[in-house]
Amino acid sequence: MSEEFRLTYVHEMAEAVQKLQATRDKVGADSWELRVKNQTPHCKFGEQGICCRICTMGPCRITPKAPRGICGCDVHGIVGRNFLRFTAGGAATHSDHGREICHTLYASSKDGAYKVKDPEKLIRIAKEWGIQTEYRDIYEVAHEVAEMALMEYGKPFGVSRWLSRAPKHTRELWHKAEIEPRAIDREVSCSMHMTHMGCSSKPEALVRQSLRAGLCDGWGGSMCGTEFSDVLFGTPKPIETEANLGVMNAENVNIIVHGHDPSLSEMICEYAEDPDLIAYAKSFGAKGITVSGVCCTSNEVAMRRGIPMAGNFLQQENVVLTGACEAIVVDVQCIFPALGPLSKCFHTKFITTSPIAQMPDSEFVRFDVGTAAEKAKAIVKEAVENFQNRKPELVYIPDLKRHATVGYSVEAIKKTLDTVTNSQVDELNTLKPLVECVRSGVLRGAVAMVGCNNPKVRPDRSHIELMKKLIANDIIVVASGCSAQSAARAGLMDKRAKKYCGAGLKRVCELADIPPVLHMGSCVDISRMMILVSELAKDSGWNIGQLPVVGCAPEWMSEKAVSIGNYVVSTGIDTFLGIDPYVAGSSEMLYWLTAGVRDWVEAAFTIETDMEKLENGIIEHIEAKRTALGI
Ligand code: BF8
Ligand code: SF4
Repeated sequence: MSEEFRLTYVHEMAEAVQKLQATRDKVGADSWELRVKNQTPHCKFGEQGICCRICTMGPCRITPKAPRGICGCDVHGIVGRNFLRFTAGGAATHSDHGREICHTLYASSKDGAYKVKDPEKLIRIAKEWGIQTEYRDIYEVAHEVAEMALMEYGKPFGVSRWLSRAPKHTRELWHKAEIEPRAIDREVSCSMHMTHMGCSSKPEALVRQSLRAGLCDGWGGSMCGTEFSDVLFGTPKPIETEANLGVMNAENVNIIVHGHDPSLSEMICEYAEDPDLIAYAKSFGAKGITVSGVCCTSNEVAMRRGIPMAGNFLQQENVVLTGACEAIVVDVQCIFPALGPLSKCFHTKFITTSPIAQMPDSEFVRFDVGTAAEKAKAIVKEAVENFQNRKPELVYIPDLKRHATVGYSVEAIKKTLDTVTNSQVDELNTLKPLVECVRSGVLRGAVAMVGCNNPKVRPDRSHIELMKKLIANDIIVVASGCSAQSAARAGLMDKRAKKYCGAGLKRVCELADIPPVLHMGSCVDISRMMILVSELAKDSGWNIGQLPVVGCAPEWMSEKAVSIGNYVVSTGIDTFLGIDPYVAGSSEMLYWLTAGVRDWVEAAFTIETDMEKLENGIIEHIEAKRTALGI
């Protein structure tokens, strides 16, 4: 078997999509490939970040002839304010998602739709926060923890509770640089205040607040999202699944879950397994019900339930173009408004569920904690009944899928390491074996690959080619978000992909029985990576900034990704961006992001749109860190 295994090429994925585009043309639909053409070339002012419209004296655009806006703001202030607003948008989005999860935890109960699935983790967090756990009902503890977490969003004094998980050195850097995040909402609000007309226009101050706003996400809102999703739905452990459009099943009712909040998708998955509803599907001539996912919701349910991953961000229209999608059910974030008109060209039901993400041409089924079960059941039922409306002549599901082992939470990584270590019992549950691999050079280092797809680069290519190069150089990859889905679709999360590794990483994959690219979850789960590096630092005695570890978002597109970049850099991890965050127009902003911040947090951004240079830059960077450590 293993000698037959090979990765799926990006061109094979592209060819499969071409057939879907023929269907698109046949039904007279639209898709992102066509819209990109209409939007090209993009506005040069926008691309460089040198347009300001934060007051109605403008909009002001900076040109050689007009070097200042009407208020006198120069290009650096304009680019800086835009960058901070972009960051704040991302921090708000992740954090508000986290807040929803806290509310779900607050509403959890023994007999309700939402229960505590990982009481051990809940108790661990409760103890961390000084909450009494003995002789108490688990739900009483859950509600107190949830309330305390919700207070993190607006508390008047102090800094984020989660910061205590970071190494002492990192916390000292944050304190000294005055970037410790306070209440989560305060950092978002403060960013909006700083960027109002007539407030900050000094790049240094705007970048400092960008780091702080990022930190309120990664070490605040996103961490709430991850930790309490684990408490409610289970902490991920390695589980088998499949990825790419071929996971959809032409004989079954296909329900696609798309978005980010697992509260919805967990319930949908629950009811898709309901024997009554499966029997109901059979009564319409289907063989069963297949739920598969798109975007981060997909990562959430793949990691916890093994639900297959149909695709990532730029595949979302393709799932409808298969003609075999009975319902695409979405919650929040990264959902194309295009799905409304597109679904009208097919029998597909486009169901929005959150007041946060409402779109034209969708059916709105308001989803809330109290009615979650009945709404989810109704949605599954509606999808089943829609099977009969399928147009068989439009059905084409590309025969493309790969096997993947997913679900590497920090807890699962430690457990995996325990199985390969011969250490004493008191040495279990640590990352020390990993540190030893890095110290000895069996592993050269690690790269956290994150982020989206972006039509500015060929979809998935940068993710997949970069990962291939890294693993061939004995650099292990941890991935999240749409980057993780690229890896899974290519086959890089199949344990047999170890044959593409250098000798060192191959040996590690064999010993630990892991794939060379580890799936760590959705984008809010990049908070897991922050815990991972913190523990690596503690277990190695090195500072995070010294570790041969790099962050990389080669195809990113969203505000959330910039927020992530800010907190990853702030945590001490050099971060490589393959897409420019609209800062090219300001030499001062470029200086602060790519060099200046290093004095504060021992890491900085690299912006490199040339993929080959990006690849080489990452490897050189890892080797330079090793040399500096003398390993
Ligand atoms: O939060 S990687 S396209 S799905 S923003 Fe969106 Fe980007 Fe995908 Fe997840 Ni993250
Ligand atoms: Fe123009 Fe200044 Fe108003 Fe921005 S804040 S739109 S630069 S006048």
